[in-house]
Amino acid sequence: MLAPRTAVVPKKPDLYRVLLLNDDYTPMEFVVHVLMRFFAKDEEEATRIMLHVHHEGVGECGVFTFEIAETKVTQVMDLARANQHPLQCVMEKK
Ligand code: TYC
Repeated sequence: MLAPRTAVVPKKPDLYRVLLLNDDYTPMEFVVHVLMRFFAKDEEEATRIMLHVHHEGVGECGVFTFEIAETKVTQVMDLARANQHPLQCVMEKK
């Protein structure tokens, strides 16, 4: 006898915004570099996001599933710390 068919309805994964926070000390060029290296932005888009954060205090780098977002935050924070910049990167559930 055939097993009854059960519907397979995949759930959409929770998504997380990765955000950069402004500070007074991290060089603008470093923030642009971070956006290009870890968020695959070209120089124009990276500069636009960096200036948005500089003026508004916070800005979105990208939207990812939990593990990817966590990895991006760690990569940014590790590079900032290694360069002794106070840059802060956080994630928030959408
Ligand atoms: N405000 C910094 C400066 O004037 C630049 C900056 C931009 C720092 C974005 C952090 O997430 C940031 N050098």
